[in-house]
Amino acid sequence: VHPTAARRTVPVVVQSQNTSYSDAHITAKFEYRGAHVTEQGGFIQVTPTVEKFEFQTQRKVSKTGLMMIGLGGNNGTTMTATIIANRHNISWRSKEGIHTPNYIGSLVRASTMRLGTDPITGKDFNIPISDVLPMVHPNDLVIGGWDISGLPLDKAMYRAQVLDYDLQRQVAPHMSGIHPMPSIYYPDFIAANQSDRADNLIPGQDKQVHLERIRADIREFKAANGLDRVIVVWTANTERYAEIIPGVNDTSANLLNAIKASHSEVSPSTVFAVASILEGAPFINGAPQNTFVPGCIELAEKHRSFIGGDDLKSGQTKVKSVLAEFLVNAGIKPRSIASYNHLGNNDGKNLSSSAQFKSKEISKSSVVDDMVDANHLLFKPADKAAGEKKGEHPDHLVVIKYVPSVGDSKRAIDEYYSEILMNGRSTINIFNECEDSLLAAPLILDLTLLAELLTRVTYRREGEAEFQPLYSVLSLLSYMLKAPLVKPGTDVVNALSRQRNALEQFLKACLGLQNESDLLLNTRIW
Ligand code: NAI
Ligand code: DG6
Repeated sequence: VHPTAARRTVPVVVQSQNTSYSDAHITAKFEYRGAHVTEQGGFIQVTPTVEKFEFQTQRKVSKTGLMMIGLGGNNGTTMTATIIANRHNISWRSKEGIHTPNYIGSLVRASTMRLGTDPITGKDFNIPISDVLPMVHPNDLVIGGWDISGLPLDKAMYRAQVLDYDLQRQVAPHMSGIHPMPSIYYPDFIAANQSDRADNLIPGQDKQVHLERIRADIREFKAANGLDRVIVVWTANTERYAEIIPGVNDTSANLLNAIKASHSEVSPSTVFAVASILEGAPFINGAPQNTFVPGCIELAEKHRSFIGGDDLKSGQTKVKSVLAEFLVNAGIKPRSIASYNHLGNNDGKNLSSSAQFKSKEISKSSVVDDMVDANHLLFKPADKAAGEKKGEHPDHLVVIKYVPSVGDSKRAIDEYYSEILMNGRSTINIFNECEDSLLAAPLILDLTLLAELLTRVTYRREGEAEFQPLYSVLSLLSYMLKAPLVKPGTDVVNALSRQRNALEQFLKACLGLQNESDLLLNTRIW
């Protein structure tokens, strides 16, 4: 068994007054330290702050179902086949030899984090992220979902042309019995070129009926498989943006009424999100459209249900969030970032339509904003008094073209053109080629495993009697998402290292461990 798929049995036990264990829970005291900073009277005044919390994590993992919308697509079939291959330990042969199934590319299953230092060797002690707290093993996920295309999953996997043939051949018998449930199709929201695969539809155009049907599907899937928890992930086609209309989708009540009235601006993805919220199933949007209209976020808050999004961050954008951070933090000024893609899978075909491309352009473009805004030495901030809404920014171009021949193997070309010392110039060019869905499937897995974990974590502030769930918008999932949805009114963090740090620090906080960060004081002192 590949190490990323192994079931390990060495639990982490924290020996500290801050951390206690019962059969049911890990309970940890945590001091959240920060600083308030103001500029006044010619000084920048900094006041350290500390807030005391307790986190409680349920130790028993939930029996979890993953329901994907777009189950028959490239991501849906690749995710399903990967889990089946790992579950049955199916190895396969390619021209290079024999391969074993694995979860490479999953932050949870295939990466480690530093817990502390071994006192004898003085070396860092790193453990798999999946071992820090009890987490669901991906092989145990029960898979189901919906697709407007009714092909059974073996045939849908062949259509996707992602995995090696010898692997497809062996997992096919396990896939043929999985049939996507009929789904909601409002042709206006995805490209017209998708209409020929829409043969598996919930009848009619009554959006209330559709909502009830999806809710029933979630309930029935949960009951039929004896599940404690279902995570719903939109990995269906990118939709166009829905128009935000006061009285229609601006509040939760208006949105529910708009669904009742079958208003034309309620998209299929929003109907799925609302159904999941009402069923208490965490809903993750893996595509870029604005599924989470204001009324949808408010509904999640009201029901204390969990949501996360938007758009899986697989390759080009991940690299961009690293490179832009590197350049700006190195004091180098990016003047333009030009990104080109071409790909030949069905996602590329859908994105060849301008309204759907627009959604992707928006999610791919926002990724450097926070780094640029953080450095007023390089980029002139907006002059609010002069009515400027946005400060100085690098030019940022995003181009996506559909080239059927290259299939799922996406080509991404990026140019970073920057200003260096004394009017010098630096140009960095990156060319990346890889199977898109083999980067995306592990992200779906991470989102599912982490969302499940976050449903088991509760917190209370010092002095509060009751533990309560985390806030509805799971911004801790940002690492996997291109345009992270955050609590309204709070800042988006795009820098990849900060997103990972946040996750690591949160996992540690649940164990009562303060973040040691990279201070490594013992290496700096006598
Ligand atoms: P795909 O086109 O192969 O699969 C999408 C599936 O969704 C299709 O089978 C289609 O029939 C189905 N579908 C469309 N509308 C539906 C609806 N209303 N209900 C149920 N099913 C519906 O696309 P792929 O490559 O699997 O990507 C899925 C989504 O993930 C796309 O929106 C894409 O932009 C996004 N994404 C993909 C990444 C990747 O690397 N593959 C990375 C980032 C985001
Ligand atoms: C072409 O851009 C297709 C898209 O779906 C992307 O492949 C996908 O959004 C991943 O983008 P990125 O920038 O994270 O590699």
